[in-house]
Amino acid sequence: MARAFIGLGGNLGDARQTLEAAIARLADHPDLALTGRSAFYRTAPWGVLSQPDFVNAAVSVDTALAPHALLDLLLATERAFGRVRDGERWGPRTLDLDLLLHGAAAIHDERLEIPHPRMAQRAFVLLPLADIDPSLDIPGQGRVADLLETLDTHGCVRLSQA
Ligand code: PH2
Ligand code: MG
Ligand code: MG
Repeated sequence: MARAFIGLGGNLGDARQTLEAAIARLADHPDLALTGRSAFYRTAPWGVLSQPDFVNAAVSVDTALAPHALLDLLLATERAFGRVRDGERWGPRTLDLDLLLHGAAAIHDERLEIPHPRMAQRAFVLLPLADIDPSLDIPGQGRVADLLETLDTHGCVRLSQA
């Protein structure tokens, strides 16, 4: 059994409702036990600037699924919520489910990189993670709360309590 952390995002349609429904679906899955969830945040777009603001959140789950099996489940869940992968990299999407951490796993292959290689630079990832566990250690990068202190969080507005 491993504790995995998943980043959620979306900026097409009613993203807040989509994220809420996606979390409910993950919580109902027989192979996942939801152990934590963050508040929702409205966040300024990163990467491609000319797109709507995102809603971002994070959850933690305990699971016996191996990293790639969990990745497949997340990709299927994205598709179930209308995600189409034809757009530009970092462009708008209904639902993005990023596997950020899976226990102490370090994986670098063409399908999966964990720890997620850019998470330590992204306030829209670390702020939600800090709601769940500010002392969480990202292997090779540091503690979530410490990393957050190095980032500008002004583009991120909390929408709800965790
Ligand atoms: N996701 C991206 C690209 N840019 N910006 C914000 N604020 N939030 C995201 O989740 C996000 C992004 C690609 O996954
Ligand atoms: Mg993403
Ligand atoms: Mg993604």
